[in-house]
Amino acid sequence: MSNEHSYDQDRANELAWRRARLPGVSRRHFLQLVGGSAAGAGVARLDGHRHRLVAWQGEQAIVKPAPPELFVRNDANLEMRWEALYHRGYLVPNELFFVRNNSPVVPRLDASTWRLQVEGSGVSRPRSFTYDELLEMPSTSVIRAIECAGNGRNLFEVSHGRKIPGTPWNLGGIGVAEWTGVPLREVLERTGLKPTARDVMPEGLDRRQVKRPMPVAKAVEDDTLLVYAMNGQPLPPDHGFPVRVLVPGWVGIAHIKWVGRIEVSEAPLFSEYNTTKYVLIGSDYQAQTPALGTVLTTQKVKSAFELPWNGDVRAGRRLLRGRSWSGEGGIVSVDVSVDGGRAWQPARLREPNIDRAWVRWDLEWDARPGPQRLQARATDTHGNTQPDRVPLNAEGYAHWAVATHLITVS
Ligand SMILES: Nc1nc2c(c(=O)[nH]1)N[C@H]1C(S)=C(S)[C@@H](COP(=O)(O)O)O[C@H]1N2
Ligand SMILES: [Mo]
Repeated sequence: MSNEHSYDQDRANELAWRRARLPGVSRRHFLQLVGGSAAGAGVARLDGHRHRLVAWQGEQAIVKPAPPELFVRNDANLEMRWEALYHRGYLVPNELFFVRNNSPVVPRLDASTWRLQVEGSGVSRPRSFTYDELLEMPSTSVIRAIECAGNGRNLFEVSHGRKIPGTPWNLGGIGVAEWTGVPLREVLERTGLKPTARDVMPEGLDRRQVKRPMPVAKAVEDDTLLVYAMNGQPLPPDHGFPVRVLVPGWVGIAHIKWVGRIEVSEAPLFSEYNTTKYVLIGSDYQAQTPALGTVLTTQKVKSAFELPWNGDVRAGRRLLRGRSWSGEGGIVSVDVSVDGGRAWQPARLREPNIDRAWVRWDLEWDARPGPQRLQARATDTHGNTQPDRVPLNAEGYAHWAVATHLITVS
């Protein structure tokens, strides 16, 4: 077991202990009881108090089934296979939605004991909220994308000949769902949000306690939500049960899962996730001290084909399908080349075309035998068009240049 793992385990136990507050159980006894979980023994059971625990149930890195026809698995991450969307509709069903976890284990939280603590210098009435309190507040449903900042990382290998360490996404680190929850603004208002408040930083209850700040202006937008349902189902454990944050248009890391605390501050806030990670580091990017690079916020415009990556299709006429999206708004046009960029033709955009979600498009394709190079170039409602090339950055984020999708037609 690596030092990092035991360090994480200690922190997990500490957290579980703090949340458990069990009458008549010493901390040492508690650690003995949960100790089994480090070896994968499963749920910590403490008489009638089991429900009070953060249970590292069976040490699962991913809870939902991950059949190989739907996902490419990399450690605790699941990449959606784009070809699995071809025979589906606008939304990505929960069982096909990609998963990206920075912590090695999905925390299993109990909604009846879960609390959301809202505190910090930016609020005058710090307090906590229960799950039921959130459910009773005014709610809204929105259709939006969540996309990992590193989606497309592998494309730097083609464009720059550089294999960049990190989750090796092709383009399947994105999904669109209908999210239901309470506007974060409602919760901040009930906590006495001060006019001087500046940053809002949600924090997860996973082992790494992932947290990342946003300005108050983003936190109070109509569609920035504390989400408890995904596509009409209670939020699944992999996606942040009982509650996650939705920060439309922003890099995936902003959408904190398993949220347990929100710090609201009059001073700017920082975490490793907006200083050393999830920033663009490279000679073409400005450092925003104390961040090591340009801090990532809004996602760029991108496109993908609903075809297997480096896969095969049968020769003949078929409907070529794909989707394009932008963190800034909607999509106004998509041009496609089926000959490696020589000739381009407009794709037909299909309804709906929802801002900060995606649009589906298609065109007729007479697939001729041999290796084929497919490309799509989208333009969003803010006039951003996918470029031919983007400068390299150290962590391989934001590859939004036109991608070449290789496909063998036989
Ligand atoms: N608490 C917590 N929230 C998190 C993460 C995490 O590791 N811990 N991963 C983030 C990243 S990097 C992404 S891309 C999205 C992925 O959301 P999903 O797994 O529901 O698709 O969740 C974000 N929220
Ligand atoms: Mo991510």
